[in-house]
Amino acid sequence: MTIIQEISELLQKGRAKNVKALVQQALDEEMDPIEVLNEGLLSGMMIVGEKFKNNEVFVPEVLVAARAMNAGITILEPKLVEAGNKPIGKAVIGTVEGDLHDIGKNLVIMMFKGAGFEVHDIGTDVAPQTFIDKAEEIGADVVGMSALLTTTMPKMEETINLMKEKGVRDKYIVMIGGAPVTEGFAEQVGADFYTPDAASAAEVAKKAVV
Ligand code: B1M
Repeated sequence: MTIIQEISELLQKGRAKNVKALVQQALDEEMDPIEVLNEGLLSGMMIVGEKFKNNEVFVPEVLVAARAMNAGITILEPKLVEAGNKPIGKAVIGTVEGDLHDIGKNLVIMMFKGAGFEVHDIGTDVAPQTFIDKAEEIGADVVGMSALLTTTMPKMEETINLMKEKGVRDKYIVMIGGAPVTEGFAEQVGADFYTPDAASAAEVAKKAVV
């Protein structure tokens, strides 16, 4: 078994300490951090997601796998984030109200930092008004929303509508993403950009602000 396969297997079993150690070993062996992320951590989490959908594993197993994923990401972060000194812009990023999924959001934040943004992580379960308050407070260029549940996607539209009501919509580049989100949905709710993954989110944001 390769080290990448081993990372994926251990993540599925929720072995955070072992995942951390193996990710470190992979980096020490000069493996590509993006490959470790995509083929090791993310592919392991995809398998957990499939099993969850098919009722082969349940919330506690998913939770420990998510912890192992976050442990691995912590080790990768310094390699993935190589920000410059002066930020190219400011971003407020959070997961929408009612939604506690934070792995995708954390990856987006990491990639934004790597692209040179000053990022304000406002966490999960974020109410529409809180996105606006934080963006106004720090003078954000970008407001990024993540949603993983079909039931919480409407919160993205609610947030954008509230921005319009308050007369601040055009001050921000609004970006949305998360597994159930699509390009069509982004158009429908009036977001500026949708991207399917964290790396392209950061690329698009960078192009939009510079
Ligand atoms: Co939940 N969960 N979960 N879960 N969970 C899903 C999303 C689900 C698809 C599983 C399934 O049925 N197959 C399903 C949703 C079904 C639906 O809505 N149609 C589901 C469900 C039902 C639930 C609960 C309701 C289960 C329950 O309690 N009965 C519950 C809801 C809790 C809540 O939020 N209120 C729940 C709970 C949980 C855990 C807490 C156990 C855990 C989350 C732990 C955590 O985040 N700290 C969890 C997990 C881990 C998952 C799966 C398995 C994995 C999600 C993940 O982290 N993926 C997930 C199955 C799946 O997605 N295949 C599932 C990896 C992550 C990197 O991907 O977030 O998509 P993702 O991010 C991607 C892109 O989408 C993009 O970048 C990333 C890649 O580069 N991206 C953006 C994300 N945000 C972006 C923003 C952008 C741009 C790109 O711009 C701003």
